[in-house]
Amino acid sequence: MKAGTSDRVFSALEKFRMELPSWGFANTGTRFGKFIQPAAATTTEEKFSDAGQVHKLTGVCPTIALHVQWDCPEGIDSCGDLQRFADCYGVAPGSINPNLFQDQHYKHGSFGNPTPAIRERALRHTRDSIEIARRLHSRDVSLWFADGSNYPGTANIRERKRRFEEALKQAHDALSSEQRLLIEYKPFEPAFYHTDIADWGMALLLARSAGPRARVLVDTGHHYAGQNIEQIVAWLLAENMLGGFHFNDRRYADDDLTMGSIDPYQAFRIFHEIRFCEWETGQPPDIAYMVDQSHNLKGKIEAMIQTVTMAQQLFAKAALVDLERLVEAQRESDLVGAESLLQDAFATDVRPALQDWRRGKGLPSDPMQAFQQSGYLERIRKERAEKNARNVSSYA
Ligand code: PSV
Ligand code: MN
Repeated sequence: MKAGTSDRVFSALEKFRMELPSWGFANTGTRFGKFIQPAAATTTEEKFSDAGQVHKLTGVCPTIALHVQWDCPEGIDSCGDLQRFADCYGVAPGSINPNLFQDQHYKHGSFGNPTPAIRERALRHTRDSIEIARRLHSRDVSLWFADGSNYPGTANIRERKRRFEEALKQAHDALSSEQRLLIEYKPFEPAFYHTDIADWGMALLLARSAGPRARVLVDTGHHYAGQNIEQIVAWLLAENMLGGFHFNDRRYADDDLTMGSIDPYQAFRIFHEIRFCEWETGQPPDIAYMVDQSHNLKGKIEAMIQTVTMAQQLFAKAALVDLERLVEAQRESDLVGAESLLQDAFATDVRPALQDWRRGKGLPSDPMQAFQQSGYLERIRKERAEKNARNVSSYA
């Protein structure tokens, strides 16, 4: 390892935190069915407990994203329980995700719905979610919409855009001065002809018109195959409109696979763009790094540990790109030289430095091994097996 590598890795790791999704600990499936895991979380409390384990072993996941419909069954009245779980399991509530897609009323959309009463209902739920976030001291309210249509001619696309602008502005008005609204995009699914917020440009326009506290959320799975996501990231950074990520990996569409399992170089390139921007501007970007994955078959806690350790490695590798030399190589149009700087950083094995950093923090040097030896999995498997066999856990 080159001199100074460990220091760079250490200082990068100090800055890196990642939020875990509550829904990633529960049973999930595909539209063809769901295979039940005996150890999957069956309640919100169990999700906090599992997230707490990941945080205890990795030290970098202090918050858990919550989905209102799945984790706050009593709406605002759930806040007391959620705070109790947070205190008990050592992970704080993170981003709050309103659910504007599951209720039967949203068959033809939420903010884009042609019926005013349904749009009003969606806005009420969003305002309640903002209030839940405020009570739980969590800053980000994260919006994803399934709105769209399946057949040409069935929706007035421009009119729906207007409805979105109006509702998002009203939602933005309900924010406190510390809160942010994150707007996520997705090209298709569940709508297959048009999706109202289909790409980053649409999300950017809507975020701009909503107000100054709105930003774009990039879910890495929400792109067409081959799309250059790091370019989107660079543009959003240049516009100061990048609010956060939902990390996952994909082979085909929104596969929700473990981060870095298919294309680790892509996540590395994203982290590189972020660091490059910070280095050039001197402004540390305010970006929420969140996981959005659904491990249908893989053990859920193990998959989260894999994700977090992979993210740390890729973040640390990106910190090894020699930016002074990169700028020089770009200026000289030294193509091979510039590209090699990225490739060399990516090829560096940062795992020994990562282990040293963990030891220095009093954390297990190998979180996966520590988890497998902890007995936690055996205990929850016993405690939850029967409940899971009865399939009492919902998708949430
Ligand atoms: C939709 O595919 C999505 O990425 C949104 O972020 C949802 O909130 C999340 O997945 C959970 O289904
Ligand atoms: Mn997402």
